[in-house]
Amino acid sequence: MDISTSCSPQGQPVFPKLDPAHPPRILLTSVFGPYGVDDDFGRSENIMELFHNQITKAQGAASLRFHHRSFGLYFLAENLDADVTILDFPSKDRFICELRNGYDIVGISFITPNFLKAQTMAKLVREHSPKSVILLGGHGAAIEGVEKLIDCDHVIRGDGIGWMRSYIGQDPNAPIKHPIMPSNDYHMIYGIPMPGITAGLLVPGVGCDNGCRFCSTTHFFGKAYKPFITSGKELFELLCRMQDQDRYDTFFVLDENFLRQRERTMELMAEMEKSNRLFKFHVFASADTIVAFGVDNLVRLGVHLLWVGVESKSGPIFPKNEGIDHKALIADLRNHGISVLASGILCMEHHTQDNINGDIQFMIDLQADMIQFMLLTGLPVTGVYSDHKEEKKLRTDLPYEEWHGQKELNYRHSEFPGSSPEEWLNRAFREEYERNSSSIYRMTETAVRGYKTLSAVKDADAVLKVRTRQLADRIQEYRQLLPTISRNAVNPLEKKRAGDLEQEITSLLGPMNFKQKISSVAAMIIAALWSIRIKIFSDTVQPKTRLTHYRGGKLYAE
Ligand code: B12
Ligand code: SF4
Repeated sequence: MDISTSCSPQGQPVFPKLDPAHPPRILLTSVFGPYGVDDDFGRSENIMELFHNQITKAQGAASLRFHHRSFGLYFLAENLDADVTILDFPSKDRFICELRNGYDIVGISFITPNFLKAQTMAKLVREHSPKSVILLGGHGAAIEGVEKLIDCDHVIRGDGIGWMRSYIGQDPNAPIKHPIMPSNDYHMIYGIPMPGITAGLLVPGVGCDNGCRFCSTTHFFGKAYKPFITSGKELFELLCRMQDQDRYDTFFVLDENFLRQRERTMELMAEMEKSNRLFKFHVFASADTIVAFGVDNLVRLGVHLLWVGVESKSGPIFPKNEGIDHKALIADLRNHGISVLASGILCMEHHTQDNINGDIQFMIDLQADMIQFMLLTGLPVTGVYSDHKEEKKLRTDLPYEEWHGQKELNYRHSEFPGSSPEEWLNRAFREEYERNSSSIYRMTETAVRGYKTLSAVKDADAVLKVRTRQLADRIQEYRQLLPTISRNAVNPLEKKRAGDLEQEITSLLGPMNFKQKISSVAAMIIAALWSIRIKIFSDTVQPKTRLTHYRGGKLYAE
């Protein structure tokens, strides 16, 4: 169990006696909005979205738009034998209002760039609910000396489930219950809901034992992997329960390196094949584990989207990338119908004004479906943070609100003064979009490439046939957007690509049926309205405030 707290002199947790006759009333909250706007607490570059924040942000109306709940809070609530209320994405006023309900414990989950919001919320707790115990958790808890900077009672670093169970007198090592919930509540492109059913959330574990020096999650969980679910059989049973309850057939796997637990994944695959319940997955995995697992296995497993950290070509090679030909690997994956999100880090220590463009071009040339560009930002507890601190390069003048990696460097780098990091970043995103076209175009192309490969396999077994059919279904969903992609194309190249792809699909699967044609026209109209909306107003979409109640670890009301 990863635990620490501010409140004991030896750094050991102190668990006050709670009255067992009265299970505590707990409020768990994320930080308040609005998010991604320039105000006293945050910045417009720090959007509460994954793709639109750091991946497809330059793609205008074609940017993929998702809202993800603060999953850690739901894991905590599901595993506590107490009355727990989750307040996700509150406004400041809504938070104050909730505090008036008088909670014994208020747990605030936050990350480093939201430090100021967490600090303000702790003050509000003291003011409006002075008897409440304040707990701080999530990655922001790694900030050095946070216990002195924020008025609180306990700081929990690493996994919070075991800590909170101990705190309220439960067995910290009891099996972990996984909540059944969607991976996102809002998924949209061109103002239109993304085709297909929302994916369910699957968190098989937290942390990673690879220890890459820039990575928050590996360091936050003590450079170790903490599985929530240990066997493939258990994973399979959980997925079946999720499908039976909420019809999910695809899962967003929030595990930093899912394929690294090879035995578990192979067992999951065997169970799926045995029962003919062939789920689909979006996963994160490092290049070495992808190669070891093999593309054919990935196809059989049903991986539709793979996020791989390429990081940098020119600097010191991370062990996970040693000997890997990323371009060939990505082409192979896409040829098998697996969309790839590749991430690269800009303004690393070895980068100069002369060599950084080489890395950017390398990333663009990978021709992945999507590229994340992020500035090297040593967040507290990482190796990069310690190195920059030791070398006295850390920018203590830069408020935590700016430590989000999409504008300024949080360390002094003589090659990249002033606004130069942001300029490189914006140039990289723009060029990637112009040369490779929108990500939705590329994802459609990947499905077509995969369908061609799989349908050409002569002795395909039942599993491969299902995977081929799933790709055909994906093509039929995505092709309805091709006229919209063409109309909103970034340049004539994308327009031509979209037209050619529709022709290719027609020759493979026939023309669109009447229903597809109608929805294709509707999509174009909605996209035109959405484009006007984002041009005249803004493209910010705030996540909705959510209140969820749990009683004794069971979902009670939302
Ligand atoms: C989903 C996610 C998001 C969602 C946010 C959803 C939300 N509602 O907040 C989106 C996509 C919008 C997002 C955006 C950003 N994110 Co983010 N995100 C994640 C991600 C991928 C998963 C988090 C998760 O749910 N994990 C699963 C749960 C079970 O684990 P957990 O949250 O860590 O919770 C456990 C413990 O931390 C602890 N715990 C958590 N909260 C609490 C509260 C209490 C009271 C207690 C006791 C314990 C506790 O117990 C939990 C169970 O073990 C993580 C990476 C990762 N794999 O963890 C990054 C991560 C959290 N994000 C990070 C960052 C920096 C950002 C961005 C700034 C973009 C960026 N530069 O990467 C923006 C900021 C947006 C904003 N305005 O705030 C960093 C945080 C680093 C740090 N040191 O602060 C991470 C670690 C990724 C990284 N870059 O390394 N993110
Ligand atoms: S492999 Fe990925 S998750 Fe693991 S330490 Fe490296 S960057 Fe972090």
